[in-house]
Amino acid sequence: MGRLNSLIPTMAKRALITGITGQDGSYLTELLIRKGYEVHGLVRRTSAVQRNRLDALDLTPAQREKQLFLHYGDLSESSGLSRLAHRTQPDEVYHLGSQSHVQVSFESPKYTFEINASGTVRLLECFRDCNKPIRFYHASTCEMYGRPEESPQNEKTPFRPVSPYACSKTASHFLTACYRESYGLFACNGILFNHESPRRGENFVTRKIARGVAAIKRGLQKKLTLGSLETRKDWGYAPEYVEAMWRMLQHDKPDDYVIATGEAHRVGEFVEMAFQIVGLDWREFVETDPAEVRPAEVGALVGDASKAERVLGWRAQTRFQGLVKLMVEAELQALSR
Ligand code: NAP
Ligand code: G4F
Repeated sequence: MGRLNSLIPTMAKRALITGITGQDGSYLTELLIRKGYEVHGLVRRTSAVQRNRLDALDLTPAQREKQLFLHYGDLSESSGLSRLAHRTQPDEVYHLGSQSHVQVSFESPKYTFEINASGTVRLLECFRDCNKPIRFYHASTCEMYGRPEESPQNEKTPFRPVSPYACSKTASHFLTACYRESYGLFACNGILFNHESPRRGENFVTRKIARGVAAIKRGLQKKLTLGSLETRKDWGYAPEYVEAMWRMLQHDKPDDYVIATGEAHRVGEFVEMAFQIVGLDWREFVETDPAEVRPAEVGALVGDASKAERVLGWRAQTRFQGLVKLMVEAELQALSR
């Protein structure tokens, strides 16, 4: 665990990460620390339950001690963010913090908008007049395409969001572009398609499936209850996607990029393959629950990441089958431990 609100030594490049306790925050922290950065993370007081990802980071004790610093705060509070910006004086800001669950956003739309859209403008305001030339990354999402008219989607595809989450992210996407165009802030939007890993939150479908399959295989669970199996998603591997975030901020020009594998698969295919890996037939174990079905579901989302490949030299490496396998195997191993 890094230190909280501690004295800040002077070192190489300094990064500030919101959402450091999340899936992407944890992989990005490892990446930046390996690159020699001093990393500062915003954590909520209630993040205690989520610190397991930070506790499990692949870092040496010296790296934890000298390169990782955590600070209490919340995207709902401007004054704390402004103090944090002032105190940490980052070179690069990675804004990953959000209410990131689409289904939850239908239950808590106002809260979602408050944290995601207003939270982004609060953070951008901290750096608007800053005399240091900072670089700002915003975590946009393919959910903004909603039910798109063209496929695959690229940086020019119009947004047609269909959930409160996607609307809040569309607002923060345009706010980020607005601060770039109006105030010359070096600000980039990463329009990331779904990316998963063994560190994915347990209430997202890939992790829920991987955990369920492993528990069923070991005789600890009888059924796996899911919502729609028909939605198609473009799923990549999270550690590769955080590399793309970093590359965006190293380029000489700020811009927006789609990050995706270019392949879409049904949720049902993920289920079938996960059960196949452990030698079981999914039809014997999967039930559907209307409570998991969303009021509005996105169309078939599949990304065209050719701009990222051309400009940033980034390309997804892990493909669907490899992703399902690594996630199921991680859950089996976790149960063995
Ligand atoms: P995640 O695991 O759900 O992490 C979300 C992070 O935001 C957590 O660290 C959480 O802190 C923090 N957070 C939530 N509310 C906050 C608040 N009020 N103040 C400060 N921090 C708050 O998300 P992720 O999968 O790593 O995704 C990272 C970002 O990319 C998110 O903005 C997400 O919307 C976006 N995105 C994700 C994907 C994907 O497929 N993973 C795709 C496109 C875009 P706690 O630990 O305290 O809850
Ligand atoms: O895993 P999900 O909850 O991810 P979703 O909705 O795509 O959102 C994630 O990816 C976005 C990028 O596309 C991010 F912006 C966002 O922050 C988040 O990281 O659901 C994937 C699909 C959906 O179509 C959902 O309807 O799986 C379907 N699904 C079927 N059964 C389920 C379930 N989703 C969940 N969470 N739980 C189920 O039982």
